[in-house]
Parts: sequence; structure tokens; C-alpha cells
Amino acid sequence: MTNNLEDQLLALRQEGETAIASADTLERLEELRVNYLGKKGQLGALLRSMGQMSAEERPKFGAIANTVKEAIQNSLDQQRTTLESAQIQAQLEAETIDVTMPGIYRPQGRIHPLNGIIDQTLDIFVGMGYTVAQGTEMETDYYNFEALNTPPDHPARDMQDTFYLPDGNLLRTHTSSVQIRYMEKEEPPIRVVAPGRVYRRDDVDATHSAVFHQIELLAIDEGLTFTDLKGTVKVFLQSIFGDLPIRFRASYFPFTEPSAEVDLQWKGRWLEVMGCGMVDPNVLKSVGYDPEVYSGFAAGFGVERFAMVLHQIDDIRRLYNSDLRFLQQF
Ligand code: 2NL
Repeated sequence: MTNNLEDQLLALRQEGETAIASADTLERLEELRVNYLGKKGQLGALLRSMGQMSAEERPKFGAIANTVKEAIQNSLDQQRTTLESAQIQAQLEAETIDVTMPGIYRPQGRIHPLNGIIDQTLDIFVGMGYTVAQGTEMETDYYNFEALNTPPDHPARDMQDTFYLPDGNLLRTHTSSVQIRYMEKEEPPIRVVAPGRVYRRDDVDATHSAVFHQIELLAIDEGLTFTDLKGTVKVFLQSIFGDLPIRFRASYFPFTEPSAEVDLQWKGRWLEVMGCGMVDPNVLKSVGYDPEVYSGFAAGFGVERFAMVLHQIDDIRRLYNSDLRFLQQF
């Protein structure tokens, strides 16, 4: 009887160790633990039969049972360690980052040359205390012409030069209208810069487009003179084009008096880059400012023309075609 139980204990140990060593998952290992060492497990069943043993036999059997229990527990612990480290190893391998793999290609955009000039210009004027103003592309005759001292018989008002809409409104021919509206709303001192899209019924060729971009600037204050205009324009042009010679040449605009064209010496010849002048007293009157108290200067330029001079572009349409082979050069 005793021998038989001892044999069963040793057989249990043998069987248990073999089964545990071949468990290939942690779940399977837990099943085996319950089966051998659990409350209702096989070792427990054998121990319960100790009740029928004599007092002399019990200690010896108990000692063997303990050894078997420890042996099975050791096998379980060892196999758990083996399975857990295999699991970690597998996870590490699955999650390895291959640092030699090529990266994901992300196309790199860039600023369009026209936006580049607009950004640069606004930065310069905001740095000098100017406020950026914008307005609508559709305007009334009053804000585009009348308030700007442009008489009804002026050629700019001709059907040939301006796009008129069926309702009598028009597409603005400059952003001066934005500045007129700004002056109506605000009081001097005024420092404003107005970028935007403008329309002219020009014949479209390599240097003219029916729609283009303009930036105008305006300063109104007590005691502003042509010298203030010259200094401002010079600082601005030199920060865009570098330290090149510039000259002011007498010209005419209905909204300024005196008026001037500004030329830039670029690769040995004089290029016309902007127009400017002292705001005509009639323009000040039209927004309710007293020309005896206030004076001011204004200037305007075409962004496309700037871009063409700066980047030596010979055809304005290149700026509108979105051809990446062209745009990627800037
Ligand atoms: C050019 C010349 C110019 C102005 C724009 C202006 C605006 C107001 C009052 C007076 Cl509100 N003048 N603007 C003055 C002179 C020239 O632009 O060649 N633009 C493309």
C-alpha cells in the first residue's frame, strides 16, 4: 500500500515534469499547475489518501510528497521563466525599428514668388508702424475714381480701361479704394498698407495681365513732406532689391501732386518700379480731412513687375501657370 502510494508519487513527479517541460504557452502551464498542485489537483488527491496510513508511515510519505511538490513547483517556475522570456524576445523582434529603411517622402512646398514679395513688403511696413488693410475686389465708381480726384472724363474711366459690371459697379483698378475707406473710418495720423488683386482691361501680353496684384501705402499726418516719401520708398526698395541706386522722376497721377515714378538701376539700366506722390488736397477733402492741417504721401506698385525684375522673369504668365519646374527655382 505504502509502496504503491510512493510509486504513484514518483510517477506523478515524472509525468508532471515531462508535461511541464513541454508546455508551450503560459495558459497551458497554468492548466498544468492547477492539475498537479491545485486544490483539486493530483498531488492533493494522493495526500488525502495519507489518512489511511499508519502513524509510522506518514512522515516518510509526507517528506517524499514535499519533495515532489517542490520539484513540480520548480519545473513550473523554470518553464514560466523560459516562456516569458521567449514571449518578450518575440515581441522585441516583432517591434524592431529598421533604422536603415528609407524614410517616407513628403513633398516640400514653397512660397510663391508673388506671395514672397507681398509677405516681405508687409513685414517691412508693419515694422515701420503701418497697418495692413484689405477690401473687396468689386468697388463703386465713387471709391475707385471720384474720391481719388479722377474726373469723369479721365481715360482710366473709359470702358476700354476698366471692367464695369452690369449693375454699374466695377472691378477695382487699384487698392487706393481700400485706403479711402480706411481714412473715412479712422482719423489721422494714418499709416496703412493695402495689398490685393486688381483688374485692368489691358491687352494681355508677356508683361501685362488683366488681373494682377498691387500694393499701395499711405501716410497722413501733420507736416509730412516729399522728403518723408523719399526716405520711406528708399528704405523699402533697398530692403527688397539691395543697395541699388534709385531716382525719382516727375510724373502725373490724378490723386497725387506732385507725383513721381521711381526708377531702380538694375544691371546697368533704369527700370521703372513704382509710382508715388504727395496726396492731392482734393483727396484729403473727400474723406473730410483739412488739407491746411494734414498732408501725406502715397505710393503704389505692381507685385508682378517687382517679381519679374527681382527674378529676371520675362513672361508674366509664368507666375500664373503653376508649373513646378518654374516655381521650384525660387
Ligand atoms: C502705380 C502708382 C500710386 C497712389 C498709388 C494713392 C492712394 C490714395 C491717395 C493718393 Cl488713397 N494716392 N495711391 C499714389 C501714387 C501712385 O500707384 O504705379 N501703381 C501700380
